[in-house]
Amino acid sequence: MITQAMTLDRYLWQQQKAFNIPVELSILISQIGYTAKILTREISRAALVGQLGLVGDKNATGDAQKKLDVFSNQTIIEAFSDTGLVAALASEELEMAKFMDCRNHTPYVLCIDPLDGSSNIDSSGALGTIFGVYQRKTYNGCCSVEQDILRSGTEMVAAGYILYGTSTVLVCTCGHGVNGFTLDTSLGEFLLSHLNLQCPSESKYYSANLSYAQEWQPHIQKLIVHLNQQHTSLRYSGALVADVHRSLIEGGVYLYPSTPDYPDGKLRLLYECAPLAFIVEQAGGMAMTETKRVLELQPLSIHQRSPLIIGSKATLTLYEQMLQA
Ligand code: FDP
Repeated sequence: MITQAMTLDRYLWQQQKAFNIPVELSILISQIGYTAKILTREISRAALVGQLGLVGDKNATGDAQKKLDVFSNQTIIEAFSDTGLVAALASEELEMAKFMDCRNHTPYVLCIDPLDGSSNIDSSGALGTIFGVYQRKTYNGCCSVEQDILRSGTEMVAAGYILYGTSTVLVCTCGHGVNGFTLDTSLGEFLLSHLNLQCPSESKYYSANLSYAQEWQPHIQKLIVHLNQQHTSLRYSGALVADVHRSLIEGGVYLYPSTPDYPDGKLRLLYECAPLAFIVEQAGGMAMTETKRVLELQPLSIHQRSPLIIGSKATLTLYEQMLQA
């Protein structure tokens, strides 16, 4: 069903009534939608307004920081400052968690990768935003603490991503299925375009940086051999969000495994792997580190990395069998 009438806000209002979702959570997601509109505008005109290229610094996690990374991060911070919605923010672009609001009852913690796939910026490739939301745990004293952020994905109350591709698509879940909204730029509204997304069980595609394949664990290599034997087509965009979105729509698996030099892989648990795992599981798919369910991993630090294998259930189940063999 594609309906011009179902805006993101109307959908959130319906979810609120149907599942007793707190109004603050709806407003938080709506506010993410607003930042997505700002980023859509800025990304599309970046080359015209001097927003391409590096800032000159490395970000909190040692990656080269691009101007759009900084802009995206600042946009998110401004969108949630003084809203009374977010007590603490963990972002890929901030070294430390930002404790945003010291009101005792501010309800949520936001973990976010403001701009995923930054290496695509200068070549006009796909980009994304990924977010996960937790209910704040500690209400003793007034400020939120790190304990509110370092939570396993099983505690997440909402997650989503935005894909800035040929169109801007916002996909989200509050734990009651997954829905996608496409930005109608003429209206300035996200409209429901992907109702109750279900990840196909079989993989039509797989996505991985194969230049590291020789360094992967034998069971991962075995899976790759199997996928190639099945002529599962290779598609790697350089943006996690774009590859996971394709897997969700068409059936597929995205892998970023460990190597001896990077035993935890490259991706970040709190604001990349866990939110995407929540969404994909809600859509009937699976998400694993190389050995366990991503959502059960307990983070020990904000920028902790994790290997990731995510997507279609039949492929992940086969991988589990290969692991146990
Ligand atoms: P990027 O560093 O450009 O932000 O999230 C990290 C990520 O991109 C993913 O979006 C992407 O799939 C992966 O890293 C690309 O890494 P490689 O260049 O090592 O393949």
